[in-house]
Amino acid sequence: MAYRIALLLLLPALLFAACLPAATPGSEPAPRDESTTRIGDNGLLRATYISELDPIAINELHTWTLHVETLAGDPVTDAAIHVSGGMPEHNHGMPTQPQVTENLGGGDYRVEGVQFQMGGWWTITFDIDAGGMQDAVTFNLQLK
Ligand SMILES: [Cu+2]
Repeated sequence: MAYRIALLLLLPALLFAACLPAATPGSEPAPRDESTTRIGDNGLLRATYISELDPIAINELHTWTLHVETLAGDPVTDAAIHVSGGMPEHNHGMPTQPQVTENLGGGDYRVEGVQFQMGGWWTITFDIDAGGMQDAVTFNLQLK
């Protein structure tokens, strides 16, 4: 009898434990790299962003600072940067068109017009053209 009760108590716990690795609705089971520093697809440049809004809130227009450097750590001070972003799972872009509005020097660039209109997985890509070096750095964001 005690054994049966123990089993009845244990069974839901086992089932619950089995469910733990599963993703919550709307998120991906595989962990994504949400680092704020990432290396570009071509392996030439490294970029880091700092959001003035931290944590990032939904539907709030804000500004980022993007730092661009070579893999050796030298700042890239003369880059032309195009910004694009969206939600890969929803097939839509950003509600705004963020733009680099100022070269702050030292490899830092002001990115204005950043806004996300819902929670979930976002990507934002910086296409960077810097004196013969071209690279595209993509950041993943999981917004709540
Ligand atoms: Cu969406």
